[in-house]
Formats: sequence, structure tokens, C-alpha cells
Amino acid sequence: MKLAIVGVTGLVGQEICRVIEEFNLSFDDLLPVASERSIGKTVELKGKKYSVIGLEEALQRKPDVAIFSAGGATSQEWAPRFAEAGTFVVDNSSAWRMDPTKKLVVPEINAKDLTADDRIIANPNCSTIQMVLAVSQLHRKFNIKRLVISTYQSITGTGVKAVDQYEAEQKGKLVDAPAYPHPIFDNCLPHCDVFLDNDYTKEEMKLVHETRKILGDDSIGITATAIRVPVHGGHSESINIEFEHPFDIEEVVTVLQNTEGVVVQDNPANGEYPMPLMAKGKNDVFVGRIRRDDSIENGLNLWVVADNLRKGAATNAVQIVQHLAKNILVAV
Ligand code: 2RA
Repeated sequence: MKLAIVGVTGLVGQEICRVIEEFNLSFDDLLPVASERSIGKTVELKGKKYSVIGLEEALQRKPDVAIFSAGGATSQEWAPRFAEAGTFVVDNSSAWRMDPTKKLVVPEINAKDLTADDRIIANPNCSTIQMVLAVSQLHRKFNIKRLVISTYQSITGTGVKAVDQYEAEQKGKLVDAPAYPHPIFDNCLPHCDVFLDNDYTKEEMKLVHETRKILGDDSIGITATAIRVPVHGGHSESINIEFEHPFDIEEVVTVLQNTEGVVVQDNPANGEYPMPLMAKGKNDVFVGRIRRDDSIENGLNLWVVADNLRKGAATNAVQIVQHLAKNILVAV
């Protein structure tokens, strides 16, 4: 397999390289792709050095698979060109997620639906991935009626500029071009991304629309509040669920324990619960604080944490590539 990584120098691109090493993903050739200013730099992967190239050259070299983490505009322009040339594109941007002709994939939930015709595959938003994976099998068993989600999102979700702003403010300094309109060190911002006409943010509406698409159920009521917090390790989410059907907590725990990609950490009395500091660098989605919500019928509260650069982006994308390599590339 000839694999391209578009946006290889960014936070997610670098995490993709680490996940590829960790998973020992096999490939015949690697095309690290970045913007003009990075062309000629070298990337080392699995003991070999590769020279960073531009998009045009990468397209000419016809990779079998290309993982894009280079922003929506680049994906809008270049993903169709790579797909047209026969490449399977796994795109981390929001460009194709809600396109009705494109699949939005969390491998543990719906990779099985992929076919050789799916040449542009959308990686969901990080805060969607961890949430939808945690609730996916609960939905299948107890049928979710409504979700109320509060997220506490890492600054790494914004990118290098946000981490630079945090680290400067931590030293009492200011940065020339801050990532956020207010200080983030020792502060929380009551929004992630920009506000829309409905007074929700793009991030919050991604949780609404992407969840319904991945679970294949537009009837689920969903509302979300996405908060930016001065944390590096990952996104945390408080999820309140109203089910159609009654449940026992023991049943819920068993379903979560049997959900692929989910790890239950739920012994609060002994200080065992998910935390972003502990999730950093790991590939699983961690679930704890599992408890009934008696204020409504069939109500449940969960606390869900995952490394947003890992399962929220790089790991999910590499898992899609693994699925393609094992089930589809062999047949094309
Ligand atoms: C964020 N989910 O956390 C968005 C983009 N990665 O900012």
C-alpha cells in the first residue's frame, strides 16, 4: 500500500505518524505531504526517512490511500482529485462529513458499511467520535430518545497556536496572534469554534448532526454545550441520556464493557474514573461515573474521556485505513 499523509507536520499529522508506528501499519511507500514551506523537510517513520512533498507531486504519485488532516479548504479542493485518480481518501476535516454521498465512519460502529466505491471517507469530529462510540451499543439495546451533552475540550483540539497561547500565558506573557479571544490559562471559554445564527456553535451542531448520521437515527433529540478548557490530554464529556426502554445499571455496565474501543473506569469511591491526563496518548474511549438520572424516566449519566488527537482523530483514521487494507484494497 502506498500511503500519503496530507498535513503531516500538524498536531494530528504528527499523531498519525505515532499511531502508524504503534500499530505497525504496513505500507510499501509513504508520501508525507505538507504546504510549500515544509517541502524538503524529512519525516522518519518505522526507521526510514521520507522527504516531505507537495500535493501536486503526491497526486502524480497516485497513493492507494491518503489521510488528510490539512483543513477543510484543502480537502474540498484536493480530496476529489485524489479520489478521481483512484486513491481512497480518509479526511479528518468537516468538509465531507454531512455530504449525503459520503460515509462518516467510526470503525467499531460502521466500517463494515464501506465499499470500494467509497473513495472519500469522512472521519467524524473528535468530540463526536468519543461520544457516539460510548453510546452506540446502549442505543442498540435501549434506544436513545434524547442526549444532553456538555464537553470540556482540550486546547490541542484547536491546534499549535492554542498550545502556544496557553504556554505563553502560563509564563505571564502574551502571544502576537492568540488562538482565542480571551486568555485560556486558568480560564474556561464557553464555546468551541464560531457561533451560528441559532446561538449554538459549529462544534455543538457537529455533535447533533454527526451523531444522528453515524447512528442512522434522525429521531434522537440532541443538545450540546462545548466548552474549551486549559487541558492538553483530551476531551471530557458529561452525557445525559434518556432511553425509550428501561434498563438496569448492571446491564448498562455490561454493554459498555462489551463495546469495542471502550474501557469502563468506574469506581469513584476509590478515585477510579476517566481523566484527560490519564487518557493522553491512549487509543480507547474511557467511561465512568455511570449512574441513573432519577429526574427523568429511563435516565442515565455518563462521563466520557478520550485523547482527541488519538481516537478523536489519528487513531480513528488509521483504524479506517487498517479496515481498507484488510477488506477492500485487497479486492481492488
Ligand atoms: C476542537 N473538535 O476541539 C474541534 C476540532 N478539532 O477544536
